[in-house]
Amino acid sequence: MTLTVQWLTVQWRSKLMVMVVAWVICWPALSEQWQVKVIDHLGEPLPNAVVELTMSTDPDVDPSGLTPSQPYNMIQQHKQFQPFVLAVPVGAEVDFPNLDATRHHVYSFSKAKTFEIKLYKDRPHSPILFDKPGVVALGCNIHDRMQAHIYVASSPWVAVTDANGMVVFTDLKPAPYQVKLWHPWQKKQRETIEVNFNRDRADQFKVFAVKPELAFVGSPRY
Ligand SMILES: [Cu+2]
Repeated sequence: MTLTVQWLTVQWRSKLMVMVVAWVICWPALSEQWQVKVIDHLGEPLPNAVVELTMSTDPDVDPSGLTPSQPYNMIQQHKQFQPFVLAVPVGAEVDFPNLDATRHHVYSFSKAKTFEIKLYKDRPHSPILFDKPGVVALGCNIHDRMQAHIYVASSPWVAVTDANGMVVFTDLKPAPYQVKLWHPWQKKQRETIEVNFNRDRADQFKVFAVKPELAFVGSPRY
């Protein structure tokens, strides 16, 4: 009898060990990460590309109800906007801190947000609310070379590619998603891509984006 109990205990322990090992092996697959790489038409990684995911088929998710919590900044430093592309969800407030010693005059004539912050140093009195989806092109009245873009997304799942053309989405609900891509230099509007997200996956998408200086060279490469 004792022998039987001992045997069962050993068996149970080994089963538990197998379960633990299996869980450890499978764990990364349960993290539900979606890695997206964006490349240009030459196959090079494309930084500053906006990747927006929408899950219109799920009635339980109301993106308009998700209030953006993080503060957003469009910095001016060394007479440049930083970042070059900022993606925010609708309803986000963006601050425009000026870290330069010189004054800037930030403006936009874009439909999604027309505004100006007249000549200022340091931090403007209040942030700007971006309440309509669309692309907002920014400029400075004093320094023509200063350019940047704020992409206002109707979805909360939006990110901008890093120097390696990468973004990673985490904690996504498994569902069919529509992927929208946008880049300031894109020459062709990409169609929306349908992707069924279940568990961990990695995708690569191409955007036909040409750096402005090269766009007028007339090289057959473009
Ligand atoms: Cu300026």
